[in-house]
Amino acid sequence: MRIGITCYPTYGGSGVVATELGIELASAGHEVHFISYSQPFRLNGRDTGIYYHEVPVSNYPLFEFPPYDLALASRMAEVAEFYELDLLHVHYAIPHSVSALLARQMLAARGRRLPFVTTLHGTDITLVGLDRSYLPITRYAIQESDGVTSISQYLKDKTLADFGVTRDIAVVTNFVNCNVYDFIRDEAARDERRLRFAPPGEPILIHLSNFRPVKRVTDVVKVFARVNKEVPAQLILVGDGPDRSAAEWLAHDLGIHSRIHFLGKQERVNELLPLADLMIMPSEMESFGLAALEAMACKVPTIATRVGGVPELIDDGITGLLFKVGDVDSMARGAIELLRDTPRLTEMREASRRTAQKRFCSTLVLPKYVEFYQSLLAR
Ligand code: GMT
Repeated sequence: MRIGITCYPTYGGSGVVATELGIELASAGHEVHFISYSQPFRLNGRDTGIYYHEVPVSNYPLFEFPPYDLALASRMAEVAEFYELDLLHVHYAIPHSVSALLARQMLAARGRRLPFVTTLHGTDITLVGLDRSYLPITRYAIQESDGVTSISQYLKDKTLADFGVTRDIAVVTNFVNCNVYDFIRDEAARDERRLRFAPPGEPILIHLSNFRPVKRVTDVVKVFARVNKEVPAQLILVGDGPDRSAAEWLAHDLGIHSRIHFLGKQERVNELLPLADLMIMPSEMESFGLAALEAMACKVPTIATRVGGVPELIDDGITGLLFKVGDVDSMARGAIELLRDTPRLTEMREASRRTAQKRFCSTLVLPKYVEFYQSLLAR
């Protein structure tokens, strides 16, 4: 198939999923065309069968708000025509599904069919989509999509309930390439690489996000401070965003900044995750929690919050521990108990990798997307 993919190309889960999906589709022999305002950040021309089309947005002085969604619709229609796309797959409903709807109509007027799939990721439904100014048009574009998928059952239920959408929504979960996200088999090599962050024997905690308020990054620092009092440890923070400075201030105020490694945005998180003992994900909301899945594939269990779709990913007590939002004391206690109980932690590490492989590996999830596309095209 020839597939057009649109996503937010910056640091964020939906862009990561869209990019990884494109890479997997291309390696399975499909032709993939990314259409976006800049090149998705995990896409580095590393694969054949992948093309990138930039969406130029002209900034005429009259436009106080340059209309990206219209420029995107035009580019989608052009790329679909020039490269004979079979379908478009847009990630994150706003405004991508609306642009795809327009592109479909533009091509229909020229006698060409261009079905589109919308994948719902999270804040497009739970936050932005519920804003009154976006809700009606988002609901319309979801309703009018040729196919809709959601990355968790939670998000599907939420969309049906909150948006009054009446159509079918297929659940196709987030996935991970278990060969790229893997643990380090050679323990001595792992110990050696951990020395970059921690002296021998000291545990490493890790957090990975876009540092938006919904991620509660300062809770990560609070949990770490409590853990570090009982079990001297190190914390790796991967990512950047609005709450980074608040986290840095807190680290200084608590006198633990020398133990916290702020790495900023990193491209090869698959090389960092396997070095950690535990992932901390204390989010206010998470419709799936891709970062926790990436950690699980690297044999790293997660201390997380029981919100949204997280319980669909993490089995409490088996592949991680789940707590109430903001309950940093309990999260820290859970982490300390695990770090002091090597057999239990080892069991959880094994279970995490096993779960990632058995339920969320790209080899299992990719065929679901392909079947979904084929069923649309056969209609
Ligand atoms: O708001 C964000 O956290 C970013 C957002 C995105 O769309 O980039 O992430 C959402 O999509 C991810 C990939 O499907 C999910 O794993 C995240 O759980 C989800 N984030 C939230 O629901 C907050």
